[in-house]
Amino acid sequence: MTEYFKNIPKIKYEGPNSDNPLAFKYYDADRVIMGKTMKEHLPFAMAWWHNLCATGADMFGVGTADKSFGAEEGTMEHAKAKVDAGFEFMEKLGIEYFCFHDVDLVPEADTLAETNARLDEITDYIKEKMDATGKKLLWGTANAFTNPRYMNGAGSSNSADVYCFAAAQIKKALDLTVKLGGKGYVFWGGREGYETLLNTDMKFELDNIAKLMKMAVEYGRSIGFEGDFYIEPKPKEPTKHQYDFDAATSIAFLKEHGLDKDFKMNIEANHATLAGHTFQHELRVSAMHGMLGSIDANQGDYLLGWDTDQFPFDVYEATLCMYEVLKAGGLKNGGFNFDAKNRRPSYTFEDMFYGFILGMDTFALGLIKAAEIIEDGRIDKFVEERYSSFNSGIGLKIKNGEATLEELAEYAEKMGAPELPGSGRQEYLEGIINNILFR
Ligand code: XUL
Ligand code: CO
Repeated sequence: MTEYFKNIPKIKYEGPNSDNPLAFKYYDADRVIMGKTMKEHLPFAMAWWHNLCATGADMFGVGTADKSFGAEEGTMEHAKAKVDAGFEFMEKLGIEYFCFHDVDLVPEADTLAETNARLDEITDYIKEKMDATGKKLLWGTANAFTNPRYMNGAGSSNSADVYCFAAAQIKKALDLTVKLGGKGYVFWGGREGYETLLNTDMKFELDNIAKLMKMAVEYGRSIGFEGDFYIEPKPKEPTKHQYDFDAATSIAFLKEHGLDKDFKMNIEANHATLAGHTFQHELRVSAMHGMLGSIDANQGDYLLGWDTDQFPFDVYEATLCMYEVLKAGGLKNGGFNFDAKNRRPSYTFEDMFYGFILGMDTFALGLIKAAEIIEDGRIDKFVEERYSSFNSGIGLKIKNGEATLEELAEYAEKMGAPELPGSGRQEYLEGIINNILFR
C-alpha cells in the first residue's frame, strides 16, 4: 500500500510543553473530562472536499496544492487514491469520522446512471476500508450547487427538471449514507436563495424546498436511516440571500413545515459570523430548541465578508462553543467536522496536518476550559441570581403563566417605580473567563 504522507508519523499527545509541531499539545484522546474522554466529547471529522479535493484555487488563481495523490485527476484511479490517502490521514491523526458530498467521491459522469455506478464502486471500497480500520461516517450530503444546472438552486429552482435531478442525487446520497452507516444527512442550501426578488417567487421556492425535504425524510426513514437530518444555516454566499439564513430562520421554517422532529441544526462557525451572530449565539438558539445537532468547526476572518473556512484557532470561541455543547449534554449523533481548508500559500502535506492539529488542539483546549468554567460555577451562579426576581411573588406567577395584564398593572401601580434591575456585570464576567483561560 502506497504511503502518501511520508515523513509524517502518527500524531501523538505530547502535552503543552512540547515544541514538536507534529504532536498534540492539548488533545489527549483518553483524558477524562466531566465523566467522558476527550475522544467521546469531540468526535472529529475530516471533510472529504477540503482535505482531499480542494487545491487552494480561488477567483484570482489556480490551486497551489497537489492533491493528485499520484493519479490522474478525473479518473476512478484518482478517486481510489483519495480514499487511500484519506484513510491514512485519519489514521495518522486519530480522527474517527469523515463527511462527504457525492461529487467529492467520484468525478461526475455524463449520465446519472454512470455517476451512480461510480458511487457504488467507490463506496464498496470505502466500506472495506471502514471495516478494516473502524473509521465511521458522520454525515453525507449531495452537492446540488456546483454544476451549472443548479445556477438557480436545487429545491428552489424554477426548473422542475432540475428539481428532479436534485431529488435523484439526494436519494442516492441517502442510499450511500445508509450503506456506510452514517449518523447524519446534511442539507446545506448551496444556492437555495435568490439574487433578486424581481425574478423570484419566494414563497413558492420555500414551499418547494420543504417538499423536497419531506420526501427525503420519508425516503430516508423507509430505507432504515435512523440518524438526524440537518440544515446547515448560512445567510449569503453563493447567493446574495440564502433562505437558511441562520438558526432561528431555519428552525422557524422547519416548524412551519412539520419537519422539526426529523431535523436539527448543523452549525458552522464561519456561517454564524456571516449572519452577524456569534458562533455561541447560533449554538444557543439551536440548543434551546433541542435542535443542536452537529458542528462544522472552522472560523472566519472578521475583516473579510466571505466564508474563509479557516482552521479554528480562536480559543475564546472554541471555549464558548464547548460551554454550549456541554450545557446541552453533548452532541447525540453529531460531531465536529473540520469544514476548513489551509490558506492558499500553505500548500504542503505538512500543512494539512498542521491545520488539523491546530483545530483539534483548539477544541481540546476549549473543552478543558469550558469544563473549568462550569465547575468553577461563578458564571452560572451569576446568571441564576440575575433572574431571581422570578423565583417568588409576582415574578413566580409570571414564570408559571398564571398572571394577567390587569394584575401586573395593579401591582405596578401599588409599587410606584421599580428599582434599577441590577448590574449586568459584563466586565466582571469577562474577567472570570480570562482568569480561567490563563491561570
Ligand atoms: C459551504 C459549506 C458546505 C457544507 C456542506 O459553506 O459549509 O461545505 O458544509 O455542503
Ligand atoms: Co459547512
